[in-house]
Amino acid sequence: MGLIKIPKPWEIVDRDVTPESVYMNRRSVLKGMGVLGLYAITHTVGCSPNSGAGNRVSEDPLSPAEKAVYPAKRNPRFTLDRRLTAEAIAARFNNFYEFTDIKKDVEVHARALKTRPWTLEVSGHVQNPRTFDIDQLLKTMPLEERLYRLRCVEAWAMAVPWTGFPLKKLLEQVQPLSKATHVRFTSFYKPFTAQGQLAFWNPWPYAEGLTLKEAQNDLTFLATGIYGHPLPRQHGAPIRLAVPWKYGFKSIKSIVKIELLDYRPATFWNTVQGLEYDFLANVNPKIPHPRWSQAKEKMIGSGEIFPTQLFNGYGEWVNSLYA
Ligand SMILES: Nc1nc2c(c(=O)[nH]1)N[C@H]1C(S)=C(S)[C@@H](COP(=O)(O)O)O[C@H]1N2
Ligand SMILES: [Mo]
Repeated sequence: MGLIKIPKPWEIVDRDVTPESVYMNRRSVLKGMGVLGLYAITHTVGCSPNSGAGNRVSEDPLSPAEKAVYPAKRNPRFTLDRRLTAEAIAARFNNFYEFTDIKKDVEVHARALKTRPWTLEVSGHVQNPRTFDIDQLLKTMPLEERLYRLRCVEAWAMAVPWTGFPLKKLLEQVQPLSKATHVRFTSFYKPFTAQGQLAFWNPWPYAEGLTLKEAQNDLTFLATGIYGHPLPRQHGAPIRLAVPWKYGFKSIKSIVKIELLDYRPATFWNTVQGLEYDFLANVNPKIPHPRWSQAKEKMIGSGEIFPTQLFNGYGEWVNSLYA
């Protein structure tokens, strides 16, 4: 009696294979294919004498555009009900399945990603389709710092200072046409850089979507930095989404394309397992994940447990979207 302990979701998040990734447990398959051996001889990331947690790779000098904007001024409208997560913790506990499903190892694998030059295409049903260079965006967009909570569907959470700009400011530049109803975001596809993408049975590249109304909400943020400096690769350099009222998988990293559509796009997790990861993915304590409760969340680092809030506590901004 009492010998079998069923772990709560927030007790198992530190394990290598997390609840979100059970559908992607590819390591054994890749091993069988000899892919990891090939990866090992073509990548030497494991032995490079690199940066400490939270720093960017030390060989990365700030670009002139980055030097001019960091650190950006904090927008006082966005306050937290809890302490910020320590930078070294947030930078070593990452979901970035293009590289690996082992959270603590993302930082090392992601060093292989080249983030300059980097362009972001904004196209589809817009008046002025454009391709922006990342440094051009830094120069022209109104950069600010915002303290946001992030709630992963796996029942852990963090609170971090992002630097970036509202997505709606970028959309204003391309002018969505009236027939546009949704926005699709697409990450890079570089299977020889990102070993996770060798798992050809998954719907790479990672893609996410929002309704146009959600995309134009004040909260919807394109982040280029974190903790007062440019994003390190494991957090989605050089540009990623932060949608704080939705589960973390909506906050897509390392975006190369944003398209305005007149239909609801297929998204990565919804395609992998639609019953567990719905398109909307609004944080809601009352709707359990099929395999665990969403009533509580555990802060990474401090281990504090908080009750999950509807819309992750951002109802003031987004209630009207779902009325
Ligand atoms: N391209 C891409 N974006 C992604 C993911 C991913 O695997 N690939 N994981 C998502 C998930 S599940 C979470 S919880 C957050 C984690 O962001 P962080 O590592 O910066 O904390 O990124 C999201 N964005
Ligand atoms: Mo997540």
